[in-house]
Parts: sequence; structure tokens; C-alpha cells
Amino acid sequence: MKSILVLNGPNLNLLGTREPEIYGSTTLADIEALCISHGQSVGVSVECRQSNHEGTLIDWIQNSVGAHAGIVLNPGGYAHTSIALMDAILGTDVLVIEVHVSDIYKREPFRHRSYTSKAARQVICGRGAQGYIDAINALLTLTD
Ligand code: CA2
Repeated sequence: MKSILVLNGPNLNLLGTREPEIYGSTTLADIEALCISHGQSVGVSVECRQSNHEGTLIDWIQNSVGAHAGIVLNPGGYAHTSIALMDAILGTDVLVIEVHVSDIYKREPFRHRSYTSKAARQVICGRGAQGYIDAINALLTLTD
């Protein structure tokens, strides 16, 4: 069975606890459960992980080669700062769909630039939890 990795970066473990006007009230646990159940309904195995640490995310991206067909990545704030995370995606040539819960292009100017999006195949933002489902579907289409 095809396997997809859903990676969430720093502070996404706080989703649903504060700033609901920006991020909504859905928790990360809700999003992960949604991804896993969507995976079951479309016949793909979905593994979800979250880390607040850049190096851990890089290790997971590197180790996904050969283990997962692609990655749904919400890099959190690292999208706007991390050339290292971008290099990990470019260096492994792993298929990544970048997701943001909020629409980063309608927020503060410093959120408009995403380094990781330069290495991602697609970017989905501003669709809340649905963005993760869209990203899983996009990966399935791209890896058919
Ligand atoms: O919209 C997204 O998904 C973001 O990746 C979320 C990041 C933010 O830095 C990006 O610019 C856009 C922030 C993670 C969530 O942070 C929270 C902080 C407090 C309460 C709830 C969430």
C-alpha cells in the first residue's frame, strides 16, 4: 500500500488552542485523525508526525526516501526562514506538497516568502484542515 507522510512543524501542536480567528478551532489531533481516515477511504497509508525542531524535520524528510511516496508538509514558521529545510527537499528529490492552514499571502509581509515552497511541487494555503486532504489527493494524483 502506498504510504504518505504528513509532517507538521513548529507550534502546530498549538492549533485549536489559541488564535482561532487565524487558525480556526481544529486541533492538530483532529487534523491528523482526518488525514488518517481520509487515507483509509482512498486506500493509502498515512503517517503523521510533528516536531518543533528543524533538524528533526530534516531527518524525517531525508529518511522518507524509499519509505513514503510523498510528504504533506506544513513547515510552520520555518517556511519563512529555513534554507536548510528547502535544501533537504531539493537534496532528496522527495515529492512535497506544502500546506498552510492560514493564507500566508494575506498576512504580514514576512510570511509572504516561503523558502520551502521553492522546493515543493504545490502550495495549498488558507483552506484550514481541508488543505491537508487536498494535499493528500494531489500526492495521489501525482504518484499514480
Ligand atoms: O498557516 C499556517 O499553517 C502556518 O504554517 C502556521 C505557522 C505560521 O508561522 C506560518 O506563517 C503559517 C504557525 C503555527 C501555529 O501557531 C500557533 C500559535 C498559537 C496558537 C495556535 C497556533
